[in-house]
Amino acid sequence: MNPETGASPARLFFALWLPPEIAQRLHRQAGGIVGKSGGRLMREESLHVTLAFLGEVPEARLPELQAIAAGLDLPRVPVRLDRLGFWKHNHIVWAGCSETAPELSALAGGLQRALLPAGFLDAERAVTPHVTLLRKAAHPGELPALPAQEWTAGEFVLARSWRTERGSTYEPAARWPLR
Ligand code: 2AM
Repeated sequence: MNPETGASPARLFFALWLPPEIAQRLHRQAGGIVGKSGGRLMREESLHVTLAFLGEVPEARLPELQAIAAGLDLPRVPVRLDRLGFWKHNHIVWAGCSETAPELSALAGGLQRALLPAGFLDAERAVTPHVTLLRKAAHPGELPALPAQEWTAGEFVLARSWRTERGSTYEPAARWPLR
């Protein structure tokens, strides 16, 4: 329990954080959808693409986890978000890729394989790269077109997810460069 926020223990994940200007555009676009779908708008500064989800990790294992991340030599990746979608099963409105760049899948795979031997993950899982924009949304009907948002990710982030009474909040805890 975080004594300041009253949140339960942190869950960890690796992600690509969105460049601020792209986060701003996506957040604005999501703001235009929430009127139809309801739900909770994700904070602009928390928008990300998850690469590997670890769940709860004991505080004592953080140095080991950070050492693994620091020892990786992974290439920069192109990211192109060009469509909006809605998943019924988890009530999420998201921005994603019509075609996932092989480099992005390779980054998630490389990272996950590095985490397996130390038991931070139990299996490698294929990633469907997406940015969650709205949670607890109802079906929004036809979604607007998303003008392609492209950037080259030059770093990856270890982030914390805190569950609070107002939902989850996300914050980057450490960053490492992609070469
Ligand atoms: P989501 O946005 O699709 O819900 C922090 O919770 C991040 O980790 C979010 O991007 C979330 O994806 C992802 N996440 C949460 N639980 C997960 C799980 N069990 N498997 C994979 N990703 C998960």
